[in-house]
Amino acid sequence: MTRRLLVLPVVAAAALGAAVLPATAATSISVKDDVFSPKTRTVTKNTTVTWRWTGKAPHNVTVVKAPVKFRSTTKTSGTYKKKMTRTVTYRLTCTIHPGMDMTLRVK
Ligand SMILES: [Cu+2]
Repeated sequence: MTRRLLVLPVVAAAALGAAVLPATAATSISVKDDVFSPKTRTVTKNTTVTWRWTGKAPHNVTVVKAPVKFRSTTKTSGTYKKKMTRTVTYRLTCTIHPGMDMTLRVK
């Protein structure tokens, strides 16, 4: 009984690991004062995008035009992560700073 309990999770983890591999793509975008860097980024579907706050002023990441809308909280540090599960082009902005925009293409 003990042996079975030990073996099954190992087999499950191995199978899961192989299936999950293509979904581990990740990319990072800086949230500066007052610009996203880079301003344009193209990623493949299922990439996890991390916005990383590096400035001193408060900012947020808000979708302004796309079939799927999401937004981060307004903050001065930390990160916001979102897995891109749809093939779509997002126009993003910081609602506090007009002109602080970026385009994220998911293909
Ligand atoms: Cu801002």
